[in-house]
Amino acid sequence: MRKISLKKISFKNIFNNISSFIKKNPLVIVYVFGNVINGLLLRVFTTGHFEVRAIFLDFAFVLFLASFSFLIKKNKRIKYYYITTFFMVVICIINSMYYNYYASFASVSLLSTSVFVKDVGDAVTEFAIKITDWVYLWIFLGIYFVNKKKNNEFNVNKNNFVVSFITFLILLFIGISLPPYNSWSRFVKLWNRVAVVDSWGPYMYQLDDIFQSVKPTFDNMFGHDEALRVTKEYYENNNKEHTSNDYTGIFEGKNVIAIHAESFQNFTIGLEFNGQEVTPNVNKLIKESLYFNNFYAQVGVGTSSDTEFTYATSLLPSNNGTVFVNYYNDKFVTIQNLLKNKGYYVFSMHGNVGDFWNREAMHMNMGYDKFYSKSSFEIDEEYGLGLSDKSFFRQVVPMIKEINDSVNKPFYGTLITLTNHTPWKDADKYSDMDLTMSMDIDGETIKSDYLENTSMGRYLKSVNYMDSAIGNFFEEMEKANLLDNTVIVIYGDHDARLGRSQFNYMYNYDPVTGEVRTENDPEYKEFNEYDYELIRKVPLIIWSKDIKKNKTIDTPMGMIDVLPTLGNMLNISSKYSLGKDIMSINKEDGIIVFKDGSYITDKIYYSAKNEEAYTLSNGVITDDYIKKNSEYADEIIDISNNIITYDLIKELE
Ligand code: GP9
Ligand code: MN
Repeated sequence: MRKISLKKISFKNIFNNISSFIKKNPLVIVYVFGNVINGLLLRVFTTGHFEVRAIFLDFAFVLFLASFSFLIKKNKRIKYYYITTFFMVVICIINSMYYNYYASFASVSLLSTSVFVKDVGDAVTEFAIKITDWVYLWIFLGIYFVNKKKNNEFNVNKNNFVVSFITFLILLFIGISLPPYNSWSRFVKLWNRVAVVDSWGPYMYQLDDIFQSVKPTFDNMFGHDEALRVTKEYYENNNKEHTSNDYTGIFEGKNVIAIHAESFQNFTIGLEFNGQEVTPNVNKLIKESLYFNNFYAQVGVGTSSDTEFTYATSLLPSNNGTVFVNYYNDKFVTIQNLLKNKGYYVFSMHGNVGDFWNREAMHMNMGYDKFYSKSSFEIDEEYGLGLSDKSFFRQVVPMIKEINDSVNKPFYGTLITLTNHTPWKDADKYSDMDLTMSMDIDGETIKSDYLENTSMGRYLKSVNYMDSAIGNFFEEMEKANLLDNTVIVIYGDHDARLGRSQFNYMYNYDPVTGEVRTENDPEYKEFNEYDYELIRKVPLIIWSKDIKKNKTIDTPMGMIDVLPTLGNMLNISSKYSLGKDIMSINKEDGIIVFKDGSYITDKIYYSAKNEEAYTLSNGVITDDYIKKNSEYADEIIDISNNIITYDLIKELE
């Protein structure tokens, strides 16, 4: 007896069992391995990172699904394979497309937001045609052909169910036990979606995401008290009343126009081609402005709207969905309502439809008295997403004049531009900027139009156009006598989502060979993944006739620092702001925290995704320095999320 049972669990026996299982169940093999391979392909084609634990977890996930198939009979079982595969393939395709566009992974909480993404149609289709987005479909052919072979056994088999379910548990256990060991906290917080897909695989990620997306509803029942306690405590320990400095109140009572400049990246400022500046008008303005040249947007998936939010409230955007869409009923303290309380008339103007990013609703909540959207304008010239910037600015001036003449109050207006939105398809129509590169070699001039038909080329032309629209706006405002008492703020709303390869191409193109220089070339200019993060910088310019000369401030500064900094100049402040008055701090105290926990200081760029610090200056960076700043970053991310998720300002007031 004993002998027989030993034989039963010998390796040979196990092997025989497995091979007979494979022979009888080729379909389930294709199903399991096919979906695991798809999970792997997704990671290869997106982040390119390879973590073994993700393979175990993909395996575990698919095996979990597969185990139940053994409890179902033939036809239904085949259907079950098709349907569950369909969902897994959809996860891969959507995430692949989404990653190409946002360099992050998709969330079901964005289903409501995706209508906006669709409206930015052109931009999406530019990325949607990649072949690697569709390779996952191969699995349907696999299932179809293996099923046709008819050597599959389709009886209900409880044994197989038990064995595969146990194997699932074992794989799950191994997967979870493998490094990186902080991946559990990433899984729970889900700030850093890329890291979660890297170490948990796309299927577990999406499951987590679904859970996290419905969680706010439950959190409202459960997590609220703790969030309120933590947030209260934070504000008790961090007094946010504003400090005073030389800039306090310098613009008190003045009109303000804030130009929300679509995708305006800072590297375009001062850039020249053949002696021609890309942004001649802005360059001129900077000479009479406070110019913050180390300034970053802090957006999440809500891009434009997240910048409007972070700018106005000095809070970071939501990690779950988009404030403008999902939390537009919450109470926030904003620049707009603070000024309104001081007697200002507050308005916004934008050439796009009013419900884009749910602005119609959110702008009212933010305190704007009126939102002039598409229907307030004559759509007489359209580029890209809609009304051209030049037409927009032309029409805006008499509207501002009218407001100025009728309301009898100082005004604050946000003007949101549109033409410079990716992918700048019409750029050649509206800008004739010459981007060719000329080089004198042995007395001969070589000319190369290397940027022609590249995204970078179109972008630079488009920025050049936006700059000229801004120039026209200043002229018209001056003619209408509106500049004497008006402060103009210009900020880039976020980076332009140009690929890293576009920068590499621009910096390394060799007109002599007509090729892009490689690392071995002595003139090769490295542009690594951190350079790419750092170049996302956008400009922040505060212009007023009172300033007259240029002052450039290079303290690291994020969008959440605008309310404390500009607010101090206007004599307003929010006790909930998480930013700093940049005019009151030293360079080494500036920090820009990004939504995924990454941050920039004057010394490092810290990547939460890679858990790695990239040094920006000489000097030793201690673990303590990283720890302290990482904790700070986590804390303000947490506090922002608490306020947004539980609508805490209502209670804290
Ligand atoms: C459109 C605009 C674009 O109204 O603000 O939004 P974005 O795609 O940049 O978030
Ligand atoms: Mn934008």
